Amino acid sequence: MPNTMKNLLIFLFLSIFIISCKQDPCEDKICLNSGICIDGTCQCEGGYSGERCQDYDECFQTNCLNGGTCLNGDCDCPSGYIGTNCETVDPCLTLNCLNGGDCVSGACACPPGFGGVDCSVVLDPTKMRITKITIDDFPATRPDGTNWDYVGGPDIMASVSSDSCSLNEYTTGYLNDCLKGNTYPINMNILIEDLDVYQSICIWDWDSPDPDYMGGLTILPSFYDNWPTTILLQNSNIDLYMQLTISWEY
Ligand SMILES: [Ca+2]
Ligand SMILES: [Ca+2]
Repeated sequence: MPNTMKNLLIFLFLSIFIISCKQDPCEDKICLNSGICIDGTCQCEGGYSGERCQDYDECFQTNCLNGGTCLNGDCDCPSGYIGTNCETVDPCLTLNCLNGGDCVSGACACPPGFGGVDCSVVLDPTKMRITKITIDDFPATRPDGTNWDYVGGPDIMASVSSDSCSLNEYTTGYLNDCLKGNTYPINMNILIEDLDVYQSICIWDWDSPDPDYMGGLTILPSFYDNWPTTILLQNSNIDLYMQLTISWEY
């Protein structure tokens, strides 16, 4: 065989060998999320991108209207538009919330004590919270003229109870050796949930085991329909003067 022919045959043989060994470019390619490999490149399904279709655009199917922009799949709407796709004209453009109300997503959020579509309705409270009782004066002695304690002044505590004076429902701590002429504020926190139940506000000289009853006054919360923030209680027959600090709840 001539040399030229021989070389040609070797060339053909090698060419067939190389072609038959040529690697599939998609053989080692993994495309995620239903992507398909074509010529070594992942062709990704809708919304996916990246070399292996590993990235997803959360805004792919979000269509923000009226100039809204998509951020992490949610529409950020321009002023005046609300809704998932900014498709709704915000009623807050025309809704005027009164008495300090704020328009949020088309509705007025009213401050306590106000209601109605535009917060124009004045509500009646349904509960009364007593946050402080201030003792301005108290009986100097027991009704029989004897001192509250053998030594020092009375150790005053307060109670709030429905119906008559009682230590069974709500009591405060006591203040040591109170002196007439001084003012004694005592913090408390009691929520009266039914304004039509009489409440007795009473003071006691703390003694163990049985405190001495010093005096008390009864109120009907619903009587105070102008919703005051302080209520004066006084019984001048026994020199009992007290103030309640009140908040009303709705
Ligand atoms: Ca006593
Ligand atoms: Ca005492």
